[in-house]
Amino acid sequence: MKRIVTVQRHLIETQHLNPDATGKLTAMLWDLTIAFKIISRAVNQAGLINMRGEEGQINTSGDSVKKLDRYAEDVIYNGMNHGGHVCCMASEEEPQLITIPDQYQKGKYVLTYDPLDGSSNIDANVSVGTIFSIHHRLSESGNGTLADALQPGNRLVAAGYVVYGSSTMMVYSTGNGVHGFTLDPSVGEFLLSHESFQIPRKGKIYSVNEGHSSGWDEPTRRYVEYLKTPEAGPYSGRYIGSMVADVHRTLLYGGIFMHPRDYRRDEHFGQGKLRLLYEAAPMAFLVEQAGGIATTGDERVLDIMPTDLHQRVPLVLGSPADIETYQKFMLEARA
Ligand code: P6P
Repeated sequence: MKRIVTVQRHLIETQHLNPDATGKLTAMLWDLTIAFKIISRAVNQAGLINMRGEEGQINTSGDSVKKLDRYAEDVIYNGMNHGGHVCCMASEEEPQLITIPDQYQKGKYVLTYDPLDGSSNIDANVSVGTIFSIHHRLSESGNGTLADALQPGNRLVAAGYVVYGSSTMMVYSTGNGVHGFTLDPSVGEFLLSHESFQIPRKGKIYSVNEGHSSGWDEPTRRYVEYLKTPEAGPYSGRYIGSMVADVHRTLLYGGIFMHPRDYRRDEHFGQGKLRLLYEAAPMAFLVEQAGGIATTGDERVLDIMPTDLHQRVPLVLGSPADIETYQKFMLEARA
């Protein structure tokens, strides 16, 4: 039997790896795991507690808000607004920066999150997920500012996701490798199941929505066609349409996940569909920590300086050998 390590124990054991560790990040991640357990219960019972379907609003990103989106948003906000961990928050579900109520202490971190990504799949019982990232505040004290939230991924202190699938799994990194914990609902604990996992150097799976191929640039189209040839493998296509599930599989099995520029769709997607702060940057942090590469096709995702809370970017991430092949196709087109 493997040693039994809860995520709390793991946080405490690895806290010393961060030179400026004061225990506050550990306490913050600890509170986040409570929110994840509550969301997991709701996702798993959605059909039974009338939590399926639309909430009747459209969010900043133009997505229809599901009841579970709103529920997950409320759980994370109310779980994290009073612990003294954060000076402000930003959510994919909220148009503006989220301030901390006056009566609560302001902390040294900024929490950015997508409370329930892939929620358009919920009613079909497809895996969905929560994505989060944590920065140090830049402002000295008091309420956090927009500048505190608009920080590049290369300054992330921690990031992670929870995939609510056949089991609920939390995957996170504080900059010392990527670690996965599987929720044992019978005891209500996230238990270490994937310690320090690395993405395979090369995979055999590509993951992209080929329905949008008419909007891709030529090198992307040629690259995806190449993957289907005997010379390349051929690769298998796997696309769930729920980023957390697609990225989780890519981290474990290797290969490439793509949501490239789509010039055909409206101006929103000319620069990509996925949100930099809530999806691309945290996932890029994790993929790099696991030995992979994450790019927009033009630049390293973690080096992008955000200019807007809901900024979108193209995203191509995965095994280093696969990304290097993709980048060759992109460079040849510019030669
Ligand atoms: P498309 C879900 O709406 C999401 O934000 C990600 O979870 C997912 O990877 C992507 O959009 C799917 O986009 O264009 O394939 O429907």
